[in-house]
Amino acid sequence: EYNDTWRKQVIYQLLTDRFARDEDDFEHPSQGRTYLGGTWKGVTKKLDYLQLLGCTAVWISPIVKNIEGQTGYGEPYHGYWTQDFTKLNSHFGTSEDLQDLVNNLHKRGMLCMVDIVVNHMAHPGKEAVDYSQFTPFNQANDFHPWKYIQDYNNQDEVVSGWLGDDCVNLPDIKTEKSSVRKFFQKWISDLVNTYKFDGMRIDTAKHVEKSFYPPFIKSANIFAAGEIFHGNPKYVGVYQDYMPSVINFPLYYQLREAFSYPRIPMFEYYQKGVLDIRHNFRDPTILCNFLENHDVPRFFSQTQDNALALNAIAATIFSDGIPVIYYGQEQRFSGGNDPDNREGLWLSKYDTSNFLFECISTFIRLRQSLIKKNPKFCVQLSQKIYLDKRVYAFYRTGVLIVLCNGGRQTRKTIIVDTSSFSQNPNQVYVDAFSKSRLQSSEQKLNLTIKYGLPMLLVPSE
Ligand code: ABC
Repeated sequence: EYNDTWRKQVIYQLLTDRFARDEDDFEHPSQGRTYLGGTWKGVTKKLDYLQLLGCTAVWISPIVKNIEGQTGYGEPYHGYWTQDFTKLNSHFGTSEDLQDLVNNLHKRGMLCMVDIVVNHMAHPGKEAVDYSQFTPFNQANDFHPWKYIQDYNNQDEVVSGWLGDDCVNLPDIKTEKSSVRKFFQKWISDLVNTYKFDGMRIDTAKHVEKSFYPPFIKSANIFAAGEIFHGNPKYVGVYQDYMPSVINFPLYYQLREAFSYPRIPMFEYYQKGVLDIRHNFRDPTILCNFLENHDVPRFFSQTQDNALALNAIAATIFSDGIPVIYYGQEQRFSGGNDPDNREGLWLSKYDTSNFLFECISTFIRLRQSLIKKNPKFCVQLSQKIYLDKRVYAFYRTGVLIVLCNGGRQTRKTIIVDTSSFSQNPNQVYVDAFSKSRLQSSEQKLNLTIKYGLPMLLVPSE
C-alpha cells in the first residue's frame, strides 16, 4: 500500500522556481520575490544530481495558475497564491513538461509529491476582492467573510479566518460547503490521473476543518502529508486521525532547540523530540521529518557549527519517520527568513563534491542499505541506548546512531551497553561516517566522539 512505499523514501523538497532553469546559467540572479525561471523541465534535467544525493522522491511547488504581476510581496514564484484551479502555472512549464517530469521520476523508480492548497486563493492589495477573477469559486459565498486570523489559539478562527494581510490577502475558501468539497474531490482525482502523482503535501492544513480530509484523500488515493505549522505534538498529533502523515513541526522545533545555540540538554531533546512525539502520534514512523523548509530560516543562518549541523541532519535521516531534505541543505545554503531561504540553487553550480553533499549522501545511502537489508527498519521505532547531557545514542534496526550536541570542539568517551541489540559480545563495528572500526568487549563498547561529530555504527560484516 502507498504508506509502506512512502516510509522507504527520502524526500527532496524543492521550490520549482528556484531549483533549476531550462538552461544552466550560474550567473543568473538567485534571490528575491520574483520568478527567477526555474521550471519542471529544469527539475527533469537535474534528476542525476538528486539521485547522486540519494533522494528518492521529489516534492514540487504547487502547480496551478497563480495571480499575475507584482504585489507588496512580489510575485507568486512560490506557487501558493492560486487564481485558477483548472489551469497550470505557465511560469513552470507546460502540461507535457509536468507529465514528462513525473514519467522520468517513475522511470528511475522515484516518486513525485505535489504541493496543493485548498484553504485559500489570493488577491493583491487592500481593495475589496473581485471574486469573478477566480476559477471556479467565483462568488463571495464560496468564501468565508473577510476577517484576518487574529488569535491563532482560537481554532474556529484559524479555520474560518483569512491568512495574509493588506499586501496580499488570502480569501478563505468555504471548504465545508458540499459543492466546494465535490469540486476538490474531482479536482484532485483528475490531477492524480493526469499527472500520476504519488503523494501530496497539503498546505495550510490546520486552516481547514478536519472533516474535509478523509473523503478528499480517499478521492486522491495517494499518500498525503499535511502542513500543521505548530510546535505542540498534542495539537499536531490529532491530525493523524484524518490523514496518513503530517510535516513534523514538533520534531523540527526540538532539533533546532537541541542543535542550535544555546542548545537544550539532550535529556530534554529525548523527552520532547522522541517520547512526546511517540505519545501523541498514532504512527510516528510515517511523519515527514525536516530540519529546514521554505518558511523557516535555514539552519546555517543561526548556527555555523558543521558538527551541530551534521548531528541535526543525522537526526532527521535516522529518527522514526521519513526524512525530508530541503533543497540547498546539501550546498550549505544559509539564507534567513523568507525570501532569503529560497535561493536559486544554480548559485551552487550544483556542486556534488562539497562536504555537506557528501555527508548527506553518505547518511542517505546508509539508510537505504539498512532498509534493503531489513525492511522492518521503516516500521520499527528507535530504542534509547545511552543518554547524557550532550549525547543521545539510539539503535534502529541495524544501526547505532550516536548524536552529540556539544559542538565541534567536543571530544568525549562514553561506554555503551550493546546487549539489547547485539548477540555478539565482541562485535566489530564500523562508523559509516568516519569509516573507523571499533570492537565491543563483553557487550561494552567504548566510543570516543571526536570533533562533536555524529557516529553511525553498523556491524562490520
Ligand atoms: C508573505 C511574504 C512574507 C511575509 C508574509 C506575511 O507574507 O513573503 O515575507 O512575512 C506563501 C508564500 C509566502 C507568503 C505567504 C503569505 O504565502 O510562500 O512567501 O509570505 O502571502 C504555508 C506555506 C507557505 C505559504 C502559505 C500560504 C502557507 O508553507 O509557504 O506562504 O499558502 C502560517 C500558516 C502556514 C503557512 C505559514 C507561512 O503561515 O499556518 O500554513 N505556511 C505561527 C502560527 C502558524 C504560522 C506561523 C508562521 O506562525 O501558529 O500558523 O504559519 O507565520 C511555534 C508555534 C507555532 C508558531 C511558531 C512561529 O512558533 O508552535 O504555532 O507558528 O512555537
